[in-house]
Amino acid sequence: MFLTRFVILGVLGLGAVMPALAMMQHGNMSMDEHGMIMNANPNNLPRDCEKITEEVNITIHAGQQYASKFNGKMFAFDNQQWNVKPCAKINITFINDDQIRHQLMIHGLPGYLYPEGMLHLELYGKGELQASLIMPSQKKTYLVHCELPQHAEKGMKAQLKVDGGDGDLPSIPGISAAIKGDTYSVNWSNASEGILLLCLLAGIAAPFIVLKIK
Ligand SMILES: [Cu+2]
Repeated sequence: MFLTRFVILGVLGLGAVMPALAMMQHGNMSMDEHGMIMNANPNNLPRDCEKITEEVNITIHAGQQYASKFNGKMFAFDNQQWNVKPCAKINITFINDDQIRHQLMIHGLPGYLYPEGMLHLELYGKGELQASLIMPSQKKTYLVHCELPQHAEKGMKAQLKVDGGDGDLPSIPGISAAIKGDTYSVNWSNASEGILLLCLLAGIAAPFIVLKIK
């Protein structure tokens, strides 16, 4: 009797603990109160790589101060471009110098190693995170950005090239132009056109009027 109860309690207990255990490993993610890392990959070689060709340490700062050199930008990383060899292992140190949330996302990675093709680091305020990844061998340019609303549009965008990359991505501050530049359009109406015409005529007439008065 005692043994039966013991077994039942044991099974129930296991049932309760199992989901919690599964959640801790969920989505290749680790997180605490400062930030989170999703899909870090320090060990698994991409299928097209025989070995790691080089190990690179890259420190990436995120903050408003790095945007001051770019006109009209508000957020930026301290660098806008990195280049590594095919099959390089990159050890990233991500530092947020602001008091607000920033992310470092690298897109376009192989999905069988990086779910949704993405490495995602995030800091909820000032702080530091470390994560590694191994790049495939293909000559390619990867998008690096912060996905918070307006952060990429306001400058927090960069590119990671493997083997020199396959071109520049658009609107990387200091590197490439935007596909659609900022426009500050005027809504022309009959009234505004009339006022412009009046101003033009006044400008043309002004010298003659001044001469006549003299
Ligand atoms: Cu951001």
